[in-house]
Amino acid sequence: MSKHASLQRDILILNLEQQLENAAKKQFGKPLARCTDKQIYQVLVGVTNDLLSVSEPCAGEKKVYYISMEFLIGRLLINNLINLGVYEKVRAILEKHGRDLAEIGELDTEPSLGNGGLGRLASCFMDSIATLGLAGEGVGLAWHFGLFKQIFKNREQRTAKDVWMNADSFLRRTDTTFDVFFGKKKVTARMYDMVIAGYDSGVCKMRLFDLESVDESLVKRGITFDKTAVKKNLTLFLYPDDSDEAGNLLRIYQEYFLSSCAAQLIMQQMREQQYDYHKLPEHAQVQINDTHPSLVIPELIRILVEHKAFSIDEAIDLVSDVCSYTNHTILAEALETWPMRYIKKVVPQLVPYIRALDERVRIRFDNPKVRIIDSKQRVHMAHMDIHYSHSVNGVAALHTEILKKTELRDFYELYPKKFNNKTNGITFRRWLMLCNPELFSYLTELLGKGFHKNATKLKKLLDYENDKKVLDRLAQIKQHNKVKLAEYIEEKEGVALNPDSVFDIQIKRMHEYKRQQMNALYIIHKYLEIRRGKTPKRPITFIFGAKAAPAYVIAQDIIHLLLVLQEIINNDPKVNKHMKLVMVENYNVSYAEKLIPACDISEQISLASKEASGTGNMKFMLNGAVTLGTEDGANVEIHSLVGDENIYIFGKRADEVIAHYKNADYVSRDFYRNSKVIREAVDFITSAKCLKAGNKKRLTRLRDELLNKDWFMTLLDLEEYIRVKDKAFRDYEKRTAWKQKMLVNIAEAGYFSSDRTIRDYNRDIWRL
Ligand code: 26V
Repeated sequence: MSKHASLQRDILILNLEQQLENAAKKQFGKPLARCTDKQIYQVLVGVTNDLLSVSEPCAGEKKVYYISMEFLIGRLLINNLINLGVYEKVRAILEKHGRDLAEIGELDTEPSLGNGGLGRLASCFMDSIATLGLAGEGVGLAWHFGLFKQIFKNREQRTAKDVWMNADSFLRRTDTTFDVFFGKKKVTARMYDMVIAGYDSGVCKMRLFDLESVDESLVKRGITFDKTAVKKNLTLFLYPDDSDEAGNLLRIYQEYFLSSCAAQLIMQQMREQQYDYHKLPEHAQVQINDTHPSLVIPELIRILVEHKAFSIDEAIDLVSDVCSYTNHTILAEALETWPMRYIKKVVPQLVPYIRALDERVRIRFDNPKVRIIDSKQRVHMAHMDIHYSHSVNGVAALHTEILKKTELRDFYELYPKKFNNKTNGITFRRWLMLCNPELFSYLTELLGKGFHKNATKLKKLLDYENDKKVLDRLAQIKQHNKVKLAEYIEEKEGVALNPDSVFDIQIKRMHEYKRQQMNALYIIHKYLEIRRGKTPKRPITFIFGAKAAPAYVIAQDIIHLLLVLQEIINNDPKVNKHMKLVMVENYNVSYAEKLIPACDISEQISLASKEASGTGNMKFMLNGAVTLGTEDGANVEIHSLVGDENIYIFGKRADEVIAHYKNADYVSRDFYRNSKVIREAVDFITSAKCLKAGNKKRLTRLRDELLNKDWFMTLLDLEEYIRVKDKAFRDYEKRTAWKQKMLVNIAEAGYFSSDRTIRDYNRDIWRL
């Protein structure tokens, strides 16, 4: 930030109380003391916006554009106040008037701009780019209803539009508009800015583009709308149902809209700075967040050729030096391949460029598996990214190794130097300071402020591993967070929890590979044991939160099973003293902020090789939960940091799982036949008890799936999962040893700061 800007900001902060009073007077004609909570909220948004607008983003000769379909940004008010360094001051001012800032923060609506991990990561990166003072911008879309809102009815997931945009949102309209052409059809894109404050320093701008002609009234019931009315619907919903052609086409419209806006933004900034287009890579670096923005490659090439008189070969070379690609998943169904005829229909102007890129690949390499356009005329977006980027990265060490050895092996052989790993990270501002203020203050008291900006300094906590006072205080903070969460859940979900029970939590998107169904089978097993009189030493609370894609039937079935189990267990007087289950409704970032600090056991139980990294695992660890997990994604790195004593690892390893797929030799029914425990749990799904509370079709389909297919090998790991989880519950009773595990997890979490991740990206890829 420039000296002038930071001076202006300091002056504003110095007179903060006066600023707030003036704003209250101006907006509502009364002093702060007489404003309602809602009005105070509006005053705070206004003043925060003023503070943000005098802060300039870091200028630099070279800038990174982080292009992403999703930014799961979370509520912004409190985060911005913390990062701007005024949280305490505002809290104290409001306290004088008997108001609670935390309560006012609850009035903030959460921007609905993302699905899960990939979008949340992008947001952590915005925070770190701002904090580290790097020249960077996020580029995305301003989704009106974003991801759907989840509602439970009859123990099933229902979907509704998530109306989050309002006058108080941090979205700022700008005067910048771009024309986007779909063939000859023209639409107009308008740029909105969302400014993200870095901690104790700069800001980072997110450029979110919206369709000027968007029409919210197109949405009639729930989340249904005319998928073909592209001129009205393009920025309404994130990932609409893509189970039909109209849905797929809409996705390509959205992807090109994003890519075209990003390319035009880059070219506009190049022009404004009067930079030489021949030096594009020295001024612009583009990070392609999964394949969704991949069309930015042919689009930039097209602009250089058609509007800046470059030869196509020159343009290709330049753009390849600009772009880098991050892969976030190895699931085959998520690797985007689009039929050429779809692309022709949506953006015919890119077709010759995609063909040209493919031709060059065909000339250079014989291997048909590395082509961009395959024999069925399908365009492989990831292939285009890999050939025409200067860096390809995975998001955790194991994930990158699997990409190199298995999924992208043919490409790794062609370009070994392009491949690199960037283990994911999380921002400690939101995931410690904001969500767990008590732990944050205590750590600051104990370790000093060093770790605020250098997270690895958390390691100093290890000096206190045998200090009873410290261990007790950590446990006391955890207990306090559990009490708070129990109150919240009772109010919100109507389920009373016992804060003295062990809190075992699995929160993430609902997907078979993440194996919430395995956790459900454990819960059934425990339920049956308790019914037979084998009660646990201490009650257990199982908590889930997850949304399922509307078109993903089995995922809906798993949600249904969990809600049915919740009904049975919580109402069974013989059992509910010993265990409870709650599946929270509409799990989102704000809910995560309440759940994570209260967790004892963090469930990270994906089938090894399938979870690229996971980032929830890091958030839990930082907040003193102990991981129960497979050797998958970043769990592997967590394991090696904390050591065997401080994590519960089970299950087949990635190489064994990959071999099972290769040999097609996993037969779930064999596991069912050979184990009474498994049989009993699986059969319970369609027992009279479950059928009474649930939907026969869903429950039968789910049980059949486990018996006849079980693509993600639930039954393969189930027995070991039960054994290791039971051990974790037993160990929880060795209280001192458990508190030490908590301490070690917190101390070792520093590696997972997204500041480290962003420094790595910058050092190896962007070189700003
Ligand atoms: C792809 C698709 C394609 C089909 C339509 C729906 C859909 C929705 C999302 C995606 C991409 C999902 C990729 C993703 O979120 N990956 C997650 O990325 C996290 C950040 O790197 C990582 O921690 C998680 O392990 C990984 O699953």
